[in-house]
Amino acid sequence: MSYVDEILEQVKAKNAHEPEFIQAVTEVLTSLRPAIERDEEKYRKEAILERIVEPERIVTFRVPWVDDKGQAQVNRGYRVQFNSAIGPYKGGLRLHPSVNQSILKFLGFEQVFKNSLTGLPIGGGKGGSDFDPKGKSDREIMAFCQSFMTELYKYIGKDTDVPAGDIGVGAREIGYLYGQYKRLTGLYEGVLTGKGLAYGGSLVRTEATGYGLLYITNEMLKSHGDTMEGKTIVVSGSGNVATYAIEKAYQLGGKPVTCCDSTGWIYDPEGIDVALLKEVKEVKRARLTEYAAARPSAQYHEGRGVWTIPCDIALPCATQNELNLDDAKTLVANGCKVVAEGANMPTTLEATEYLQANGILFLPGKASNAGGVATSALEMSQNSERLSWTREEVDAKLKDIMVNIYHNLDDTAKEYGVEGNYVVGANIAGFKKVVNAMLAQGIV
Ligand code: NDP
Ligand code: 2IT
Repeated sequence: MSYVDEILEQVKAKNAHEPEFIQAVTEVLTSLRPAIERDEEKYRKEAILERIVEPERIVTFRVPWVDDKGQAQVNRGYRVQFNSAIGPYKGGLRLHPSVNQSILKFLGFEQVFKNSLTGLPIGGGKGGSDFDPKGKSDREIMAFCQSFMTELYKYIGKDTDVPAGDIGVGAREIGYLYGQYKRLTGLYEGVLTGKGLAYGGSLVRTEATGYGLLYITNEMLKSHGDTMEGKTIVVSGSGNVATYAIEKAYQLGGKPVTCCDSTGWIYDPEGIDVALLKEVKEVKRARLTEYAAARPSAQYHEGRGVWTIPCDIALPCATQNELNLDDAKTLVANGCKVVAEGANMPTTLEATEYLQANGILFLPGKASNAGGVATSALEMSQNSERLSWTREEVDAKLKDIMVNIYHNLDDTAKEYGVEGNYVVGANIAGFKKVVNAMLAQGIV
């Protein structure tokens, strides 16, 4: 049996109850085959694959807090410290009732390769809790965040592990988490990214994932002799990534016509009104029915359905496995040409294969959503030198990073004889740097 197949079998047997983790490992290891085969004996002897699929450390802890009725509540907190070969663990915190070890291990695993692709010195990690922020008061959010940090602070630090936001964690939560870290440790340091501008945050971090997604998609179009001009764009999600993807899509000449949340979706043939979307989601923290009520051109539907709208470009920006094989077939049948992932692993394995087999230009999330964590690393640099860069400076660096990622993927795919396969390009390019660092550092 090949080394890759042997490790895939092991991962499936050892983590049988972790479907998302198995899915992420299957995608990565399968596409690493040509790189592994070039040096199989050495990798086997050094147990490179066994080590790369095993997190360096996972901590899980109890998070007790008191709700507004005086009732004590308990959630489960986690931090997965996956790989620190090329830098301190870096990756977001997710607060969502679906959070479990499988989801955080898949996210941490993806983060290792993504962070490597940014070219910046950051290892991979992820954390979070099964806490549901929906419908909670500000005081309840603060109580939860303070309790969560009271355990987490023991395991993180500006040079060891630097968390940030993800689903359910934005500026408000980062603020409460930072305040509690500072109170517990007495340290005013860049231990979290995505901070407010008044206390060490970086300009453009809020926008970075969505903007980066559009920068890399634009570069891919340019390399294929095309532009964003006049393209109809279908977006899922209505959170941080989706909102700023929509904003940048307009700036590049495209027309985003959909968005969604977990209860329903909007089709707005005149184009999504970004200012209204921000008002509904960032200020009021309301449902998309409020968007529809304020916008005569918008159609609101319950459930899921954005992928049924004919488009040139599809940008899944909500959550894992939100674009399945049926959706992929619908997109292709409707003439879609490009799928670029803003979320982490939003496309199922079967859907990805179908899209690629049908000539769709497909950008995997670990490359196309790397702008967020890249800008987090720029925030870490600014914190270290105790300076703040201008918006233009950060934005220019972000754009450069995304353009470089595209060409790294493209060149790597060509080098391995699979031109245009950006999944293989991303996985091999991300893997190479991490593995070189692991080999140099010995068996640790
Ligand atoms: P937000 O919490 O800001 O927004 C998430 C959006 O996705 C909301 O519209 C939410 O709807 C929807 N959503 C979440 N879970 C589900 C679900 N189970 N079913 C249907 N809809 C769902 O998160 P972000 O925008 O930050 O994150 C979106 C994706 O992007 C995630 O995959 C995340 O890992 C990834 N990502 C985020 C980065 C960042 O910098 N924030 C960086 C790179 C990737 P509702 O409000 O109804 O739950
Ligand atoms: O998935 C991701 O890359 C993020 N949620 C951002 C992580 C970060 O450290 O900025």
